Amino acid sequence: MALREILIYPDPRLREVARPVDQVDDEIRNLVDDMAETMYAAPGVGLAATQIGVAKRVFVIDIASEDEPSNLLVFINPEILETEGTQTHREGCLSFPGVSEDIKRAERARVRALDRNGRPFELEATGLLAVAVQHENDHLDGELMIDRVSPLRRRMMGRKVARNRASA
Ligand code: GNR
Ligand code: NI
Repeated sequence: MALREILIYPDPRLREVARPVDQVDDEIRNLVDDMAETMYAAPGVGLAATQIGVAKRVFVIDIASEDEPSNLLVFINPEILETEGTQTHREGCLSFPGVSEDIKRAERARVRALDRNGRPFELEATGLLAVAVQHENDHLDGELMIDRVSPLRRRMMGRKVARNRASA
């Protein structure tokens, strides 16, 4: 396992549209392991392969709180089948260090994906899990939180990331 470097906005690789995985083999499982390690180290509640410069349709999520056992969810070639309702959640993104914004998304999302053994599964996500699934799925399409805020907030986000980076 290895820690991977997380790309920071405005790295152009964050805008790449990821390609589907054609076979869930040891190479993909190694990628998933590295992503999980990188997510837990950050720490974050999710990480998309796009964020470590790998343009494959893979993301990991763990929304368990500190006092709960970890619960790693692996999504390979995810598809959001349907969504329902709306919710607004204060989101952060590891590619936008030090920034958080209220983002409106669906309250529920039904998602289908392959797990780390290449087996298909379906999940009905609500609340924070639904937010995380939508946030990570956006990364696979090169879409970012900053695309979902007003022009004013967008300018502030860009400047804040630049400032935080300059002092990092
Ligand atoms: O760590 C993260 N926290 C978070 C909080 C609210 C909504 C979404 C997220 S995802 C983010 C990690 C990340 O950047 N994933 O792409
Ligand atoms: Ni993110």
